Amino acid sequence: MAKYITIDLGASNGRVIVGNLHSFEVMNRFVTRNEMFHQEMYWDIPYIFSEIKKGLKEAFNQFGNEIVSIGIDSWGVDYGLLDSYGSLISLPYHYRDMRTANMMDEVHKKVAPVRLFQRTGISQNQINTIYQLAAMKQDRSSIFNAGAHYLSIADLLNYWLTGVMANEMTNASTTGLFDPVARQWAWDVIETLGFPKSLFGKLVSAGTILGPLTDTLQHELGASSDVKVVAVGSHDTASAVAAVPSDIDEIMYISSGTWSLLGTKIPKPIVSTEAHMSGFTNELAVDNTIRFLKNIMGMWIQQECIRYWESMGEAISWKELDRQTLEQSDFKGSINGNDKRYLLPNSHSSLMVDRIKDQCRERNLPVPTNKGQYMVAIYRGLAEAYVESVTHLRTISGLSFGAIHIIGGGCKNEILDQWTADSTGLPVYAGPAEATAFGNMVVQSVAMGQSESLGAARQMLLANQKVKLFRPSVN
Ligand code: LRH
Repeated sequence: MAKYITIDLGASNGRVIVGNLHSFEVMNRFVTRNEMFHQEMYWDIPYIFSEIKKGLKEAFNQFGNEIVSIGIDSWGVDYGLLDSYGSLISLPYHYRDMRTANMMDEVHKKVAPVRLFQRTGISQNQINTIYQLAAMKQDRSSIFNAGAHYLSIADLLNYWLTGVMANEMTNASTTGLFDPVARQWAWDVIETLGFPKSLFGKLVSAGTILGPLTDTLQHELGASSDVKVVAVGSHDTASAVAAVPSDIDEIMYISSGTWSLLGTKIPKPIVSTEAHMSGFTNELAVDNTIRFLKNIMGMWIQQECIRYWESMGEAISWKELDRQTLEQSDFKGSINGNDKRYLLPNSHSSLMVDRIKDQCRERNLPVPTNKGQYMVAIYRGLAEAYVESVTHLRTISGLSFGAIHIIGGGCKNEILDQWTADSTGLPVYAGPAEATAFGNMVVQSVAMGQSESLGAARQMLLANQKVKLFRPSVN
């Protein structure tokens, strides 16, 4: 049976997976490394590419003849700029880099926020590509002016694999420079901001076959020219949503990972005042419908606390952390899971744990004093943010929703799954944890003619997925 290679890159870690709609194996798992140089935060993209190649080599070594295609999905909003020779000009900035701190105001002086939302459907978040490019144009003009091609992270890696440059639409739709109705770049916005139109290239839909690996890579990795690289739903959330294990149209999901993306799928963008004010965004799904969702801070807050404790020499075991969390479940401290103060990583002057303490104090709530209490404050804050977003989603979309599907790695957090069920009063279906990789595979299987349709491929997946139900507790 045909096998696919799925390269799934989240903002915390990446995986190279081989499999099909029945089963899969991980060939390489690695940290998607980033580094600070002189107060600037960059992705270590050469390292990420070399880990991808390691995984590919292993995959071809073990399953050579069975592999028909490769697809990459990655976190959104970040990008590489290439010069006119096709060379990467600088390491891609990390979306948490501080250079965008004041850029929303600068951009909104040129394009009013309401108009920007109406044109692009994208909620205004400082991490968006539009603000990153504006910051580069303003403060790093030597790099910006040398730029001839904008490529999202997945587009860049696809280019390095195949030599083909293309802008896959699910990722392009996260930039804040894309018109989700016309499914075209929002040229008027691009012009108003003084970005060269030539930077933005050919848009392709999820499922487009880009071509084989370059000759050099075929040789290096032991791959045949029959293996095709497919532009899948290259935005990780688009791939995750493509694998939500449900047949019904009115689905509500939380794609849970570094971020929590809570939303639904709708036929057309909603750009009402309510949608704008509530911070909902309209991103393209793999079937050209709209992922109407809200970005909530997610597991990042926890990840930064753990990173700090580990840097202090403490060994953190998940099992032990869960035990301590449950032991403290009556603790009443809680953060606001939507607060921007949690955006930036730990620094010597501002630790995540201190920001949590500050916010509990400001809210006149108990301040955490141990790890279990920190986790309770984070999970409670996320669950509260989910409740608020569920209410907004129902009002804005007019849909009612009978359950929540939590997908992605974060669904393994069973405490948060249960608290989400309890606080929203909705049953939670947790799983699959590898939804993103599966959604990536679903698109490849259709593109390669192995499945009739996305729906048929998803059906096949449904039969093979493990999903755990959490019912709301009755008090
Ligand atoms: C989730 C995600 C999200 C973006 C963020 C940068 O991984 O792609 O959709 O907003 O990362």
